[in-house]
Amino acid sequence: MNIGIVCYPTFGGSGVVATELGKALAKNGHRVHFITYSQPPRLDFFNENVFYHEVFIPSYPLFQHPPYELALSSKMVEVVKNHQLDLLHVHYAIPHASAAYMAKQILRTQGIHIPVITTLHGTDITLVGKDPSFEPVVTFSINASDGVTTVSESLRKDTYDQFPIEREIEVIPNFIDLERFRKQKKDHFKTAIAPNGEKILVHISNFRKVKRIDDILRMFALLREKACVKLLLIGDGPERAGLEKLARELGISSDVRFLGKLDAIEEVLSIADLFVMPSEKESFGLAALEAMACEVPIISSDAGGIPEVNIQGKTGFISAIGDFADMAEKAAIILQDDQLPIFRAHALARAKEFDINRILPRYEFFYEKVLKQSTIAGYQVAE
Ligand code: GMT
Repeated sequence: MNIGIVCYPTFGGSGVVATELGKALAKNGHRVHFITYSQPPRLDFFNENVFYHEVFIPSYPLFQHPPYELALSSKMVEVVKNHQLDLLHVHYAIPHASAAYMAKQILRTQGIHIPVITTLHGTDITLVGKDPSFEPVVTFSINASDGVTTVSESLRKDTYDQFPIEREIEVIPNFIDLERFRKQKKDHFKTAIAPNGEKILVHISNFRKVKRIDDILRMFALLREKACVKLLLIGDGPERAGLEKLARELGISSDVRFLGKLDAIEEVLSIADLFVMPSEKESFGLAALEAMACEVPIISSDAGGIPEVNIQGKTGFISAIGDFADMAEKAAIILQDDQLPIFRAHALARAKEFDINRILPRYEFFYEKVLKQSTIAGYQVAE
C-alpha cells in the first residue's frame, strides 16, 4: 500500500506512535509518506520505503495566526496526487482530521478518491477537542472519516460519551518495539545515580499539568521516609520550574534529578525499579508500556486507559487520581526485595501483549477493510 501519515512531529505520544507505525509499515514493504511541519524525532534512519514531505506555511503580515491547516490540506492534495497514495492516516484529530477532509473534497473534484483514517489519541477528545471552539469541527471530521480508531477502550467510550458520533470506532491499542525497549546492562549508570544501592523511581512526560507530577514529588517525600530512593524526572514542559521549587520546599531536592529531554530513554529505564504515572487524564499511557517492556513495574492513577495497560497487583498498583499517600504505600510494597522481581516479570509479560508484531497486522487489516468499504460518495449528511 501507499500510505500517507500525518502527525505532530513531536516527542509526545501521538507523534511517536504515528512515526513508529509508519516505520514498521515501511519495513513490512508498504511505501509510507510522512506529511508534517518538521522531521519527526524518531524518523532518523534511511529506509527506501519512507518519504518525508514538509508542510511549508508561508507568512504574511495579515496573518496573526499562520493558517497551518490550509497549508497541510494543500500538501496532502499534492502528495496524494503525485505519489498515488491509497489512503491517508491522520493521528490526533485537531487539526489533522478536518485538514484531511478538506484535502479529500478537493481531490474528489479531480476524480480522485482518498480514504481517510483518523486515530484519536487522547487530549484531542478528553481535553482540547471538547472545547466549544473546536467541538463542531472535531465531531464532523470524526463522522466524516472513512475509518476511526482509538488507542484504548476507555478513549472509545469517552469519544461516544462526549461527542455525537454516528460511526463505528475500532480500538487498536498502542504498541511497543521490544527490540528497542528491553532491559540493558547499565550498571555504571546505576552506580552513578544510586551509589548506595538506592531504589530508582522514574517518570517521563511532557511536564504538563495533566500529568500531576506534583503528586509524584509528594508521594516521593513520603516514600523517602521509609525507603532509600532516588527519583529521575525525564522530559520538560510548562510545569518544570514550579516542580523544581516544590522539590526544594519538600526538602527532597538532593534525591531528585530533573534530566530534561532524553532520546535514549530505554537506557534510563534499564536502571529503574519503578515507573510513576499519576496522570489526571491518560488515554493509554505509552510511557508506562515502554517502562514495562524494560521490566519496570508501575505505580499509576486510575485515569482513562491506564488500567488497560497496568494490571492492579500484577504489573504494579493503581490508585485513585490524586491519592499520593496510597501511591507511596503501594510503591513501598513493590520495592521490597522479594516482591520486585515478581512485579518485574509480570510487567514484561504484559508488555509482550502489545508487541508491535502483534498490533501491526491489526492496522493492516483495518486499512484493507476501509479501502474495500469507502466510496467516493463518502459521508452523507442525514436528511
Ligand atoms: O499527553 C501526551 O503525552 C501526549 C499525547 C499526544 O497525543 O501526543 O498523548 C496521548 O497519546 C498517547 C499515544 O497514543 C497516549 O499514550 C497518551 O496516554 C495520550 N495522553 C493523554 O491522554 C493525556
